[in-house]
Amino acid sequence: MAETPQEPGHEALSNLLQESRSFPPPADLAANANVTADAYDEAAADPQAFWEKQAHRLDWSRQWDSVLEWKPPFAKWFDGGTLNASVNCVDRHVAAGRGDKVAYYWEGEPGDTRTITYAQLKDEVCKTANALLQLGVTKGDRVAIYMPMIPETVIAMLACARIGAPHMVVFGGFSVDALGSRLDDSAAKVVVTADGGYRRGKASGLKSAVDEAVRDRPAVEHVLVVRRTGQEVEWTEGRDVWWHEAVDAQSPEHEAEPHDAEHPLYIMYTSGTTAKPKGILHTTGGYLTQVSYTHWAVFDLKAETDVFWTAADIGWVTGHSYIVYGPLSNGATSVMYEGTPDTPHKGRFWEVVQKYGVTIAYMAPTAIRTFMKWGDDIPAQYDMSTLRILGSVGEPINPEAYMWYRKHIGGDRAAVVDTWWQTETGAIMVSPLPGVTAGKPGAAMRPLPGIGADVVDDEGVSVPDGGGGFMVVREPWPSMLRGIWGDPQRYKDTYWSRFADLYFAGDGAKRDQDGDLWLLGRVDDVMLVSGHNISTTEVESALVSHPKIAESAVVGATDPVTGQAIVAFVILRGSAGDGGADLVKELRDHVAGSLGAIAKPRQIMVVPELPKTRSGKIMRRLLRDVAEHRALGDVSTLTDSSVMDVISAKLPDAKGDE
Ligand code: 6R9
Repeated sequence: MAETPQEPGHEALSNLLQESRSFPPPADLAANANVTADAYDEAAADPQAFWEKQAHRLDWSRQWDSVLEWKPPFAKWFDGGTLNASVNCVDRHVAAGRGDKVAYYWEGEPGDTRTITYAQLKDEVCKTANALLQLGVTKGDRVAIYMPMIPETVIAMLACARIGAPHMVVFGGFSVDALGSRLDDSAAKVVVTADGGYRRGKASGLKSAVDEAVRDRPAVEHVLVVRRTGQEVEWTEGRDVWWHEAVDAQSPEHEAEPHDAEHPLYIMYTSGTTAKPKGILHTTGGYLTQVSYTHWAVFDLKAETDVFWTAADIGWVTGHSYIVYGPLSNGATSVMYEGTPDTPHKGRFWEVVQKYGVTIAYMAPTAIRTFMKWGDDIPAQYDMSTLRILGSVGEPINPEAYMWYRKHIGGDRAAVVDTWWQTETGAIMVSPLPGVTAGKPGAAMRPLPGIGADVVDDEGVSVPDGGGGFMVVREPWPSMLRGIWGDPQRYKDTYWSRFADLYFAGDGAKRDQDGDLWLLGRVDDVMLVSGHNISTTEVESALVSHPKIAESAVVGATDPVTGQAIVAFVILRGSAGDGGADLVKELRDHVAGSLGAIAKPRQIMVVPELPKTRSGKIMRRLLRDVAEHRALGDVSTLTDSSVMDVISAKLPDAKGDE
C-alpha cells in the first residue's frame, strides 16, 4: 500500500451524524480560567510572538536567536537557545522552594504505593544520570526504555534528557520482535528494563524479552534492570547491571549541561501502513514549550491545588507528553498507576480518583466504552466530586461515550475536553479550552491558539461550514516532529506530499454549521458505499448509541452491488443478553434510523473483544481481513493477539445475519 494516505472516492466525506447537544463552560471554571477567549485573537495576530511568549514558561540558559526558521518541511524553533529539559521538569521547582511538593502519587497494581516529591525526584534523576554516564552513555547516544509503569521509567527518561541522550521508550506489552526492530533502527546502546511488571494480577516478564532481543544485537552494551517483581532472571555478566547496584550508590549531585533547543529529546516509534515502524523525532525547546502550554491551557491546570491523572501508558506519546513532560514542566502533582482498570476489581480507577482526590483525569475512549460496558453502578460507588475536568484522547469519542463520561464520571459538572493530536504533533492541537469553548459530544471543536489546523478538500482548499475533508496543519508548530529517525525522504513523502506545504497525517474531519471540528477517523478506513464516502466513526457512533451496545468497529468489505458494504463488529453491554438475529435486525434498523439507509450495515457480528493497539485504537485493517476472508496481516502491535482467533472463530455464525 502506498504510504501517503489514500484518497477517498468521488465526493467529500459524507456528513451523516447530526448532534445538537452542547455544553457551555461551567461558570466557576470560566470565571477563573487560565486562558480566556482573547488568546485566540492574540495568537492569530502573530503566532510566532504567541509561541515566543509561551517559551518564557521555561527556564533557558541562553535566549534564542530566532523564534522559527522554516524551510518546508523542516522547522527549527527557538534556534540558538539552550536549555535542559530535566532541569525544567525538576530542578527549577526545587530551587523555587517547592521541593516538598508531590510530583507523583504512584499506585502499583498489587496495592503498593510510593509518594515522590520534586526534591526526591531530583536526587533520583541525578543519580541515574551519573549511572548512565558510568555505563558509557554520552550525549547523543540512544537509550531504550522497556519498562512497566513505575517511577523508575520517568526517572530514566529524565536522566536521559539531562545528559542529552535521546530516549526511545518501547511499550512493555510489545513483543521481542517489535523491541528488536526498534533497537536496530535507533541503534540504542543501553536498554533500561525491569525483571517484570504487574498486569491483571500477574507478574509478566520483561527482562526475558530483552535477553532474547539483545542476544544478536551486540550494539547494546548494557542492560540496566530494575527489580520490580522479584522474579528470577537470567544474567549476563558484564552486560547486565542491577539498577539498585548501579544507581543507588551514585551521588545525587549532577551538574546539568544546557542543550540546544533543537537537540533530540526522544524517538517514539509509530507503525505506519508499511511494516517498518517510523521513528518520530522530537527535540527539546519547542516540544517542551507546547506540552507545557497545552497542559496548562487545555486542563486549566492550577499547579498548587490540582491532582492530575493521565490514565495511559508511558509507552504511548500521551504518556510522554502528559504523564511526564507537561505535568512536570508545570510543577504539577500527578497520579501514576501501574496496572489495568479491572485489577483487582472493576472500580479500581474510581477508587484511585477517590483516594487521591483527582481533579483532572485524561483517558482514551476505549477505556470509557469499557467502563460503560461494565455498568453505571460501579463508578456510582465512589466519591468523585473532586473531578472538574475530564479529557479524552486517542480516537474519536462517540457522542454516547462522551455523555456517559460526563454524567457517570463527571457528575454532569465537570467539563469534558476531547483532544486531537498525534505522536507526530507531540502535543494537543485541536481541543476545546474548558473555560472558553463549549463542548459538543464527539467534537474536538477548535484548533488551539497558535495552531493553524484546518479541514480541506481534495485540492487543499478550506471546506465551508457543513463540509468534510482532510485534517491538515497549515503552519509549523513548536512541538511538531522534526523528522523520521534516519529517513528524511520518508518524512517528506509521508507527511508533506499529499498537499503542497500542508502537513497531512491521515485523518478525515468535518466542520459543522457552527464551524466546529469533528474528527472522523483515518481516511484509509473510509468506506465507499454506492459512491458515498462514509466514515467508520459515524457508523460506530450510531451503533454505540443503541442501549445494548458498548463498543463497535466498522469496516468496508467488497460488495458486488454497492462497491463496498458495511460490516460491523459489536460488543454488547453487560446487561444485553447474547445477541441473536432479532438484535442484529434491531441494530441495522437503528443505524438506518440515525444515519439514513445508506449507512445500514450489511452484516453485524457480535464479538467478545476487538483487536486494539497499545493506545486502544481498533485495528480495522485486521477486521477487514476477516470480513474479506483473507489471511491476517501483521499482528505484532496488537495488545492481545489471541483476540483475532476468537473473532475468526465467530465468523461462520455471522453468515446468517446477512
Ligand atoms: C495522541 C495519539 C494519532 C491518531 C490520530 C487520530 C487518532 C487521537 C483523537 C483522535 C479523534 C481525537 N486520534 N486523538 N481521533 N479524536 N481526540 O493518539 O497519538 O497514537 O500517534 O495516534 O489517533 O486518528 O491521527 P497516536
